Amino acid sequence: MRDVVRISKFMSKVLRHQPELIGMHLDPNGWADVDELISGMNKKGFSVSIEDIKDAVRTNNKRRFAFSLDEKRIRARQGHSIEVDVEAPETAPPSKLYHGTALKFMESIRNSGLTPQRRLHVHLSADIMTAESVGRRHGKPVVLEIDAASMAADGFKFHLSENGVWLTQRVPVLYIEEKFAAMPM
Ligand code: HQG
Repeated sequence: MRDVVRISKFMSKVLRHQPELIGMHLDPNGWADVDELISGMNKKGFSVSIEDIKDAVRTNNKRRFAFSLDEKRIRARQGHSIEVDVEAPETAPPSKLYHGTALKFMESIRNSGLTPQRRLHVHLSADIMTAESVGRRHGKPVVLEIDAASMAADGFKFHLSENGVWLTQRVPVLYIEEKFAAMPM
């Protein structure tokens, strides 16, 4: 694995899920102190400089991380399991959104709809390709079409993260269409 990818995976872990791994705290909006991140990572054997962190932020394929304006703080743009508010604005969704999952979860999803599992939100994407690759991370991919327009009309709220991920609390079965069956691997 390239160094920058290894660094960014570790950053995802501490900035979204386990800041305590390196003795760090996130503020209520998910921000961490950049110097603390660097020294914490180095104590775990990383040997990173501010330039490495900047590189990981700049080259990240999904634009997962953001610096504060003064570049003293850093946070993940979405994807947290710990209770933080990344201030993704409430936004009216497009009429359809997509969720990629794996075939093995479908029985449970047909019973209880989409629920956030270990994260704070259910993650949805605006396009089918992205959803398919998200689903593939878990197994044989299935793409679900979500009737976001009806959800919005029924009072469900949607938030759009700065890197284009649509977030919502849950998606009841009623709004899920299994349009795209499992595709061949
Ligand atoms: C499934 C990546 C059983 C859900 C992506 C998913 C995304 C259920 C899995 C972000 C269920 C949770 C999030 C139910 C949902 N019963 N399974 N009732 N409801 N599930 O990783 O959406 O690369 O927490 O379908 O781009 O896969 O990390 O969520 O398969 O935006 O930046 O439970 O992670 O971003 O898995 O992925 P996850 P996700 P990053």
